[in-house]
Amino acid sequence: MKKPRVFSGVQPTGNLHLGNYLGAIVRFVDLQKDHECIYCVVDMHAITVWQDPKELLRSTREVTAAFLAAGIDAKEHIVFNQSQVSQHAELAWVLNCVARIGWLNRMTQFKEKAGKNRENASVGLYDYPVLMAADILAYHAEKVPVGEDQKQHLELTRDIAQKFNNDYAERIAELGLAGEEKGGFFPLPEPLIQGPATRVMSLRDGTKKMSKSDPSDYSRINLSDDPDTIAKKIRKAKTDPEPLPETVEGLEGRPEAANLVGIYAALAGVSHEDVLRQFGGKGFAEFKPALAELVVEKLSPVNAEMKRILADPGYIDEVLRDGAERARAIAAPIFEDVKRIVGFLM
Ligand code: AQP
Repeated sequence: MKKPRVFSGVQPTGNLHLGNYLGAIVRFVDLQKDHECIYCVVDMHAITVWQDPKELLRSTREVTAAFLAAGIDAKEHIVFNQSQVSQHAELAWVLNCVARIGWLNRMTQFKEKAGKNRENASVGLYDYPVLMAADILAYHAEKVPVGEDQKQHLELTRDIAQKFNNDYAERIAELGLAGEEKGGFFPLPEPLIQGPATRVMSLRDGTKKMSKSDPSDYSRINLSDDPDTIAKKIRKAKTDPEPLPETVEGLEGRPEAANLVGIYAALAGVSHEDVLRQFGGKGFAEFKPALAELVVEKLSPVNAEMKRILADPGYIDEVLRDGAERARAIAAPIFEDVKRIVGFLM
């Protein structure tokens, strides 16, 4: 039986962190067993905010190295960078003409990223979610593993796919391009917001998500951090003066404590209850060193493997080129059908 197709991406915007790792990459690795996976380094998304060209090249290789170091099999599955497959941009244009301005106006990520200076944000940043819809729909992907922050964009992708299917329903039927069990041309992709930690929070503020663009490096644990830096960041992580509670309910209203317990649970592969069974009643002076030790234990092998892979940029580029070729082989015929549906002369 055909395995369900998975698509997801990570932006090469530097500072790959524990949130990206637990919220996305670890999940990508797990899904390989029983899915056909396409994992993309989304460099076209990255330039929606200014990127230094040399840094972008470096980060593209770094994200690829992180994928491989974490255990993604680029031979069995597909790993590539977005800009090498032109169908992403081409399909995004068609979908731009399907998506409504009112829908994009509701996207909270744009509001957060554009901030007060909205007039000065790039058009690309505003259009980011449509490009994301194109990424997914270009492969007829059925499942999309993402962190909690991407939920709204996934809902928009489904709305765009649904509207395309409705707007062109007659033409799709006429050309015999309706998927058998789906009834439309584009399947409606399912978000997979699961896994060990779908929302890892900043170490400086438990109400904000851990993010690459936070100006404070102390807010996140980078995959490239050495053990001393990791230990120092955890030692300095914001907490409250109370000891850890005995129960999960006791974490309510304590976002920083909840975040650290969540990170411990995710990395140890145990539940929050298990962590509190071990550390409930103990102070952060005892919990933080144990957490630091665990983070170092889990991230060190990934970090070392990333360094080894990054030492051979030629190999990384070859992985991406090969992946792009195989990605194109899937996306090109789908986009040819889109052109037929829309009525472009070919
Ligand atoms: N804090 C997080 N917790 C769990 N998952 C997260 N992801 C990001 N932050 C967290 C998930 O990582 C995947 C790749 O993210 P991305 O790099 O494409 O974009 P992002 O969400 O914009 O990442 P950042 O770190 O927040 O970057 P900036 O600071 O530029 O906005 C996605 O699946 C995402 O959900």
